[in-house]
Amino acid sequence: MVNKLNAQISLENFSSNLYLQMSAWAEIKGLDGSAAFLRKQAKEELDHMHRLFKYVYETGALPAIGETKAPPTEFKSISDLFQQVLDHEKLVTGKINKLMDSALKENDHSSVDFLQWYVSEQHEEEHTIQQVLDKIRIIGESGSGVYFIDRAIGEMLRKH
Ligand code: OFO
Repeated sequence: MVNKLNAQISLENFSSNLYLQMSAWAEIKGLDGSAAFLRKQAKEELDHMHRLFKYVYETGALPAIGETKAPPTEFKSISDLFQQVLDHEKLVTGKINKLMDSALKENDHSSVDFLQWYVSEQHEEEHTIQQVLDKIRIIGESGSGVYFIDRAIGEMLRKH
């Protein structure tokens, strides 16, 4: 179980780097709302990593961050970028579900309780990113569409 939790620590670390790197792409394109949104996501992912890190040492085991691959730096468009966010969140949800399966199988009630927070968090995050993608689809990326999409994403950030 410790090894699996440590792998999740590395994944959350990667998620944070990925969203921070994506925020730079948005920043360079002048998409301030999206950049701020992604920076906040990056901070949240770091918090997810720290939560796991603390949990592992509280159980008396040694947390290990492990290697993290470099995130991509280029994206085709704003829809490509947020689609990749959603795909990544789905991957994370799958990993959390697998961790939960292991905890249940091992009768590790403490980990089941701990992981429940991540299950809810993933549900929330997938929903939020789906809302972003819905806005992109409705507004459309042609002409000044990207400007209005970015404004809408900035607006979502203020409400969350
Ligand atoms: Fe959004 O992934 Fe962390 O848990």
